[in-house]
Amino acid sequence: MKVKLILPALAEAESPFWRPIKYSLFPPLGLATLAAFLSPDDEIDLQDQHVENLNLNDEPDLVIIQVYITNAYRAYNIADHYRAKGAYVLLGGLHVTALPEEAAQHADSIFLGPAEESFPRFLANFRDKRPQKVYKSVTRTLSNLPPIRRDLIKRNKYLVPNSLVVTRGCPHHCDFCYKDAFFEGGKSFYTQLVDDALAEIGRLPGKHLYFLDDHLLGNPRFAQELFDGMKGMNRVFQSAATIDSILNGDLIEKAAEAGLRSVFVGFETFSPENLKQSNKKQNIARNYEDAVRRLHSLGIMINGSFVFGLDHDDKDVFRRTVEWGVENAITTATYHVLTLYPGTRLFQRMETEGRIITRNWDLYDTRHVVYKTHGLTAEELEEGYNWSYKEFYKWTNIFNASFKHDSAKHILKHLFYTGGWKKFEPLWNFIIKTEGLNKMLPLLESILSKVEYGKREQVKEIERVIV
Ligand code: B12
Ligand code: SF4
Repeated sequence: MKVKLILPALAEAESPFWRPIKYSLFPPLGLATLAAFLSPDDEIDLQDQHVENLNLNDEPDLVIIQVYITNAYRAYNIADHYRAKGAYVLLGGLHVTALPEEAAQHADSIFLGPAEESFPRFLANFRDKRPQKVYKSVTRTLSNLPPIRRDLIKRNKYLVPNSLVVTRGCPHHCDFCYKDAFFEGGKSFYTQLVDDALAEIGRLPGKHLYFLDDHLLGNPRFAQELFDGMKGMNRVFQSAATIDSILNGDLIEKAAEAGLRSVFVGFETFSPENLKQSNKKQNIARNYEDAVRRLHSLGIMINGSFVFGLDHDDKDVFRRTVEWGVENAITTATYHVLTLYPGTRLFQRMETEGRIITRNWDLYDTRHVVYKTHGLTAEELEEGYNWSYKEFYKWTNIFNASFKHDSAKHILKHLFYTGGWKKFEPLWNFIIKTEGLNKMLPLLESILSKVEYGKREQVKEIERVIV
């Protein structure tokens, strides 16, 4: 059987904000996970439209398309195209799970939720020529999965080919998050067996890993055993964790010992009212500065995530948030305009309150205001969001933030990481065009190498030379 797997490009591929490097980071892991269930005799073509031109002139028997909210229209067009040619088309992923009726108009079968159990079920039905229209995820387990088909990934097209997920979902229930909708009807947080996770890590070449898990420290026992097992594997890795998990116990030290060098943290907002309204309990009454200090003392860089436009925000929120990030030496900041993903409690609340102003999913990209705001106007919100990015990534602020660190190495890492990520777009574009991204991995690995502490004299020396 000829099988085509497609990750259609997100809408912003056509916008002035398009940053090819951002979309050349990670390969389509979900699709490579699904491909593992196909037969060795199947002829498989996996295409990621973020990094290559789609070949739509082929004649596959089965087409598998992953749908995110801002690639949904593109995904539907591709699906219609292949159905017109007589292929059997499957749609799945976050957006299909949130809006099954919309997706079903463009698919022969749709998949709701994670598909590790439902996709093999479909394959058996398909081979028996009695596929169903809708497949819901029933059993949630990551045991006994076949190894991800990483051979189908074009590694040289990605900066971070070694991405992996060893858990699914998250133990928390933030109102704006996709998680509860996607995992509805079953467990919404579960892990691999530690040995399976370590085996997956062992299969990955090189040194660098990027865990795409929502919350790698979410199950402390699993995380502890994973980090114990990773000691001595000589890896450096990046991941995501919540503030409470960084402050509690000594799991974060264990993570640092195992090679954690940079972490994505959802600070989201400084307003207790906003946290309460968003059900972001794990941030309430937590001292953000303590979490930052703890991470920095372990030499871990921070990618802080912040949301603008919650109901208790005012016009000053942008300045305060950027200043806090610089003052606390956050390495990179990801700002979002509050976005109401269909299926979330936030979406339901806004719908009940009559506050949704557009259902054009292309605009649900965390840059546009798609609801009636409180406290500040839509224009103020979009302007403030754009201002925040510009301001945080000004060279003066990058230098200011870098020089807050105590160790010379951390300062240099901060400078290279932040500068490299945001200030050399033409160079990245050139590297992508010349297919050299994968060769940049050793550089990333050395930026993520371990920090030594307490070298304040060296800091002064760097200040003298640079400033
Ligand atoms: C990697 C990633 C990206 C990559 C995506 C490209 C890529 N190559 O994968 C990049 C960097 C481009 C990206 C960008 C953004 N992302 Co992102 N990203 C992720 C992340 C961390 C991992 C995805 C992943 O690989 N998961 C692991 C695999 C195994 O799971 P999966 O992909 O879901 O696939 C499974 C199922 O969904 C299913 N499945 C999927 N497709 C199909 C199709 C068929 C036919 C079938 C049968 C099954 C099926 O099968 C798989 C196995 O179960 C997720 C968080 C997460 N943990 O999932 C956020 C996440 C998807 N991102 C998110 C966001 C908000 C963004 C941004 C908007 C952030 C920003 N402000 O820039 C942008 C733009 C996204 C947009 N405009 O829609 C949100 C999405 C919320 C939503 N409801 O859509 C998530 C969920 C993070 C979060 N916790 O909020 N992201
Ligand atoms: S902590 Fe993060 S992944 Fe978990 S529910 Fe909240 S936003 Fe979602």
